[in-house]
Amino acid sequence: MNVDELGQLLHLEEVLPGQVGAVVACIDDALAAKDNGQLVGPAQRVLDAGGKRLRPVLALATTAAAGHPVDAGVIAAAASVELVHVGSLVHDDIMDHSRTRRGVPTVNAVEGPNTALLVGDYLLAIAGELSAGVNAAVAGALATAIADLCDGQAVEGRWLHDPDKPVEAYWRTLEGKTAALLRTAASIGPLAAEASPEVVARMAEYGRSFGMAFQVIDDILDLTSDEATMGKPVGHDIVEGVYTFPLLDFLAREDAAVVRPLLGPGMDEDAAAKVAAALLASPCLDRARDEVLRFNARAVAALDGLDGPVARGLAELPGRYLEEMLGA
Ligand code: GRG
Repeated sequence: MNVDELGQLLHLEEVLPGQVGAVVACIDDALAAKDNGQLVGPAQRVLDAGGKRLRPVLALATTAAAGHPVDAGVIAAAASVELVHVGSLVHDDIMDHSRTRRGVPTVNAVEGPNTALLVGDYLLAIAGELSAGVNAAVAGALATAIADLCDGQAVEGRWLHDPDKPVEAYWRTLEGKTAALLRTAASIGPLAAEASPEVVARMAEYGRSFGMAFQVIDDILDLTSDEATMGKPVGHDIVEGVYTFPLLDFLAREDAAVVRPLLGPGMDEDAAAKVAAALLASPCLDRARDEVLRFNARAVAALDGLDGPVARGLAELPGRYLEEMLGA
């Protein structure tokens, strides 16, 4: 699902014409106002590569769905969430030694990890400046999301390569590394528009639940998609020691002895493919899909009572995303 398809599903061009472009312009202006090309150049390269722009789109859509106007504050809030997202991707690429992101070379690959560290920090700082210019609630929500991102990433790192990782550690990782920013994306526009606490909470629940589903889908795809589709070999997470729901579920409920000896820091891609094959032959992927359905249902329920094309699009989004990524 690219940014245009997302926009169509949410009727953004009819209801909020030009507003996604306004968010991009707001980000570009905020970067252009800085005078350090050494940091702005690489940051702009990653930003220009685009991505789905899911988070700013959610910020605009939830504001409109709740019946609030999308003003300059909402645009700045949406921009700040995307800046945090991109900053976290730049830092993630350092940690994972990734060479490409969004189809372009990573900052750590081109300018080196030290510059990448500063570029990520710079993006977070610019996001902080933008959000502080909106209101204290927006700035506070963004800071909480950044802390949650770090929490999720730290928990993931704590359990690398550990087959005894409790499933609770997996869920906590997801709450932090993915759901927190989608929760914030979905509620930051309403916060900027000074919507009621009930509306903010409902949108936060929508974003959080969709975020959980979003990451479980990503984790399923790691086991089911080949290099041509995902840009990484089957079972890449397992080689990296990131044990996700399907594997943890298998270890707890199926014949764990089949896969346990294959796991460990030294395992190669062939061993990971064998683990993935064992998981595929088990009910674990269906159970993971059930978890996605459960989160999707929570996301949709949070929108109960809201009407209009944007709200209906938001309600369709979790199901459509699941269908597109994993098939009906
Ligand atoms: C510095 C804020 C900060 C955090 C440090 C590195 C880190 C801790 C957290 C990384 C969290 C991370 C990268 C989670 C993955 C989130 C995710 C699902 C990314 C992909 O999102 P898409 O598919 O990407 O929306 P595009 O490129 O389309 O925007």
